[in-house]
Amino acid sequence: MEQLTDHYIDGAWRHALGGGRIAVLNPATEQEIASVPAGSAADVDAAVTAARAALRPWGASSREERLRVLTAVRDGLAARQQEIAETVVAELGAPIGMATAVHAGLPLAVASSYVDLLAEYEFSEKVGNSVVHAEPAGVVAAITPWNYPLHQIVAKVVPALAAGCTVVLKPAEDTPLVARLFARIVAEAGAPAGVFNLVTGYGAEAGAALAGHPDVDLVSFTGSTAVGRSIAEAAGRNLTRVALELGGKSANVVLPGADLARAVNVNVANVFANSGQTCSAWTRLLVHEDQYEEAVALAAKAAAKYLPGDPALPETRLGPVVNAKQRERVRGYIRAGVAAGARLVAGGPEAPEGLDRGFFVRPTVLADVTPEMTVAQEEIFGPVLSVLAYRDEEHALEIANGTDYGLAGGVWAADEETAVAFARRMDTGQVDINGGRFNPRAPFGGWKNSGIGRELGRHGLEEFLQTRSFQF
Ligand code: TXE
Repeated sequence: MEQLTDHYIDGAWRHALGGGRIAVLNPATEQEIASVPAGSAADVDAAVTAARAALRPWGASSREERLRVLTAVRDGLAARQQEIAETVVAELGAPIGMATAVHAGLPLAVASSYVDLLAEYEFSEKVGNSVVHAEPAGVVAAITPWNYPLHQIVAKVVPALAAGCTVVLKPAEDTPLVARLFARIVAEAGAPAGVFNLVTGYGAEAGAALAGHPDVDLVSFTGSTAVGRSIAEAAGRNLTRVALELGGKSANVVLPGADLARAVNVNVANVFANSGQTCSAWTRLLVHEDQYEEAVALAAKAAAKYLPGDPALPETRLGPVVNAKQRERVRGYIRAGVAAGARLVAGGPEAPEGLDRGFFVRPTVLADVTPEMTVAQEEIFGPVLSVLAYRDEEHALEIANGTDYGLAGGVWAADEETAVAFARRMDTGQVDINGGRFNPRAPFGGWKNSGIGRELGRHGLEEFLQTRSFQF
């Protein structure tokens, strides 16, 4: 087992200044696979100081210089796809197929999209007698979660560097190993010292020190709504900008006339992917009351195909959840749903058969869920699908919009026009029409309590810019 003792600060791996340690567990076996330092406020301060010192030269660097570094980052991600996938299997428990396609593949697609965008983006614009310049926002604190550990790092760090910002990354305590791998890729890409820094640590210590650091210009955070609020408060005291990607409770609405079987099967795949640990997952399936029992039966049948198992095996489709706390939390929600009157048609709160080790949860489908139930309001973040019935379109819309969240959603209809008309009335940042297809250049982010700001594409780059105008 590797005992790692350093953070990546100012272009070198430096011995941690704090004394605490974080044990990294394999969620499928509960075994410790490595340990990393739990960064202290002193480590964070050293990293912010390095990022501040590097800001002016990197912010003034040419497009060609930034392109050289980011192209090398992209190529490093491409060269290490297998290592990335294996690391995510080990520390997150994602099945190897999913880890390869998504946890390794998606960051590569996002990095590639930013290389392309940086090559063409206009940082200056003439407006009447003025020239408006887009300048770097400054020193960026990136605080990331464990559920898509490398994607969330790349979706912040790569556009921030493209914008000319410098970065201090504090990754989630559950998944620091893929973050360290990313730091090696950035170092090998020849980023100047201090442009990118990594401090591993706990949220309450390293995360809070970083979010409240007076020399940080922008905090870009992805995680829970509760922590997002506390980060916004801490940043507010310093008038630091924030970008927040928070939770979701997305509705997938199947309108009459849509292909019901396809909509249900895609929904089940969507909600069980990554063991349900996806902020945009369609955790609420909304079906017309006339088709309700048919949809419930289809969902239960599809769920039965997601047998939890060893994520290292290629045939496994459902791995464990990330840690013991999340396992108990998810099982608690399933119990609460049943106690409130939901009907269990697949799965349940017990350990899956034959899997008493590892943080496994049975893939669960709850029927007869009503909109006010906790399971229909709160983010569960596990393999749990709630199926709700609606009477007519207005009722469906009321249920879909009836949570504090507004991240994503889906609409299925016989034709695109009908689906788009409904989607335009949903209060969310993105909607998939008849299944949709992920686009790394389309903005991703939430309305309402799901967040502030956007990631990916041009909108994601512009989060890390601030304007200045010269008048002539
Ligand atoms: O998240 P946290 P947790 C939701 C999901 C999940 C729940 C709890 O519902 O069940 O949150 O997960 C850092 N100051 N999402 O506890 O705590 C922390 O170290 C600064 C949705 O793991 O929000 C980590 O790096 N930083 C979500 C990051 O915040 C702090 C993804 C996220 O951890 C901090 C993850 C503090 N005071 C969870 N406290 C999504 N939007 O995709 C913690 N952190």
